[in-house]
Amino acid sequence: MASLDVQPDDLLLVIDVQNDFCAGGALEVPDGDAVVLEINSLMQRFTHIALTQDWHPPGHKSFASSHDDAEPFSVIDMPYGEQTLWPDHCVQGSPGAEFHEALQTDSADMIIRKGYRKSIDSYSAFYENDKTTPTGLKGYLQEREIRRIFCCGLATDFCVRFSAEDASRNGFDTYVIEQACRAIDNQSSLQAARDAMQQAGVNFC
Ligand code: VGL
Ligand code: ZN
Repeated sequence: MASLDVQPDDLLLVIDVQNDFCAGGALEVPDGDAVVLEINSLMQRFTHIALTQDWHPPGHKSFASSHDDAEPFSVIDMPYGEQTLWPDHCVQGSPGAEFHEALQTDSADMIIRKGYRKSIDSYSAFYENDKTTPTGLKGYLQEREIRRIFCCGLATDFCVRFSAEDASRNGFDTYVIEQACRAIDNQSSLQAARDAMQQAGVNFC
C-alpha cells in the first residue's frame, strides 16, 4: 500500500471503526483498535473518503437478545436468508455507536449509516442483507465518478467483506487494505471471506 499511487478518482471506504468493535466494546474485534492509526495515515492520501457507521435501533433483529433462547454468534433463518446473531451493539445514539475517538473523521466527505431498519441487517455499505435494498452509496459514488475503492476497517470477515464484494460486483475496481482491517473470525469466517472476496474479483493490497 505504501507504494500505491493514489489517484484523484479513488475513494477510501472506512468501514465501522466504532467503539463497539474496539477494545471494551460490545462486539469487540480482536486488535480492532490497531486499525485507527493506520487509517488516519491513509486518509491523508485520499481526496475522497467515505465512512460507514453501523447504526441499529434498540431491539434490532440481528441482536440475539431480540430472539427467545438465542445465543450470540448462533445463526438463524431470517426471511432474507441466514443471519448471525450478535450481542447488542452500535445502538443509535449510544457511545458504542460513535466512531473511535482517535479516528480523524474531519476529512471524510460522506458518512453512510446502515442497519437502521429493525427487521434487516446490513453488513455491506451498498446493499442490506437481502442483497437488493440499496443504501444509496452506489449512486453517490457513480455521480462523483469514483473509479477505484480501497476498503479498510472492521470487521474484515463481515462488513468489509460484503462491502468489498458489492463494490467489485457493481463495477468499481476494488481493493482491501488488509493491514488496516481486523477480523472477528467466528467459525473460519475469515478464510471464507477471503475466498468470497477473491471470487468476486476483489484485490488485496
Ligand atoms: C459488523 C457484525 C454485526 C461489522 C456489524 O461491522 O463487521 N459485524 N454488525
Ligand atoms: Zn451490526
